[in-house]
Amino acid sequence: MMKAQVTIIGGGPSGLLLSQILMNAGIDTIIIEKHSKEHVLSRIRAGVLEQGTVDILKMAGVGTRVDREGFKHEGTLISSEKKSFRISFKETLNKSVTIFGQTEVTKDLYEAQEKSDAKIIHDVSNVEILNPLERRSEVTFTDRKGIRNKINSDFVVGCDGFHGISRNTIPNDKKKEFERIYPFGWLGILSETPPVSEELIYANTKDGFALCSMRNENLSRYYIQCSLEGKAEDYNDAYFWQQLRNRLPNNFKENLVTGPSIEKSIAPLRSFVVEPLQYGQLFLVGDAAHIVPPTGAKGLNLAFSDVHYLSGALKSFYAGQGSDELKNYSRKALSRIWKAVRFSWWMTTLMHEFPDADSFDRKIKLSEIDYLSNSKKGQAVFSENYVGLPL
Ligand code: FAS
Ligand code: PHB
Repeated sequence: MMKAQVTIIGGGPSGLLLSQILMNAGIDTIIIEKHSKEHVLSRIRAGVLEQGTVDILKMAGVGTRVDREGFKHEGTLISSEKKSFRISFKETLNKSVTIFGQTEVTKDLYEAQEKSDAKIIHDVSNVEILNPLERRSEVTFTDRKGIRNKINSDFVVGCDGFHGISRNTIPNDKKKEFERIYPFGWLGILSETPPVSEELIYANTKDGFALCSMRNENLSRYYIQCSLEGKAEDYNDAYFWQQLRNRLPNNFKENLVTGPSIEKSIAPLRSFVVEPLQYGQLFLVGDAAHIVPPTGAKGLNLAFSDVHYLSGALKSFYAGQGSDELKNYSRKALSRIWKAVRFSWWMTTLMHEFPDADSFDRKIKLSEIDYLSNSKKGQAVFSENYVGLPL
């Protein structure tokens, strides 16, 4: 039987960051992860970090590379009907975001965890959380040798993503789930080509949404709205580039440098929240608790604000200050979660084409984007949500 103060299920960004912050405070953790480290690091996901997220990484001692290699963006371009306008986060709020891939964040977290001699058990299966209502909980799992193991700990934190087991440990009559599934997905590629623009471009056209992002000056990340019928391999590069070019604002079409895709995947889009985020000694963090469509670049940032709140509450508990902060975690995290879920839903609804939309819907959409292009106050509201609400 293994023992820990906190057992963390899931070794993605949430689980790794939580473990790093707790270990920095002398709290011992064990992470159990379904896949190998290589598999976790092979995921290409988020690209935009809020300032609050960068601050959390720095406080955890994992902020050196993001500071050195991250690209500060002081605004973004929005385009509609192939005409673009810029929203300046600096002018409206004197703020910025940092472009630094989630894969790089996860690499840095792994490096810090290995330096801290963290206990991370990979390739686990059949994970079960026993008696989460008891003072000390037990987690059982099968390791890569097929041996059944047990961990006894004060707390269990579900950082196991949307398809993990933690959320389902909470009985249906003790939780409420809220969901909105969007009738489209994002077909995304990575290409070793210079980005079409220095800043991100969020584009709406009657043919659908497109997003131009990047990882560095010679690694571009592009997405186009696509139907959910196909699979990524159904779309060849020529089709992708032609669709993307058609959706770009006119003044950027000539800048587009195409090249072979080195990664291609389809991400389905959904909004999801479960309430509450606690059940006895079990807490939920990150994608295990909520999912947002990536339009507002909130997913990873929201996961990290959950980690920030819960790690603070656990440090307070182990410092002998009682469990009030732990009892308050769910309410506090959900308040920020729902604001990010709303913004992500609003931006997705504004920038995508819905199959059942009629001509009136199209006029309303164009008018709202037109309002945003001309209203500094409207742009300040957009910026406040996009750069990240206060922690
Ligand atoms: P994760 O899903 O990253 O990690 C959960 C971990 O738990 C995984 O390593 C998994 O292997 C493990 N696990 C699962 N079940 C387990 C079990 N039973 N036992 C042990 N381990 C288990 N966010 C953005 O901000 N911008 C984006 O562009 C963006 N694009 C995305 C594209 C895709 C395809 C997906 C799926 C998500 C995207 N996201 C994006 C959101 C994403 O970045 C998440 O918010 C982020 O990965 C959340 O991190 P975690 O909460 O750690 O969950
Ligand atoms: C990305 O670079 O992957 C990215 C950027 C902004 C988003 C979503 C994804 O809103």
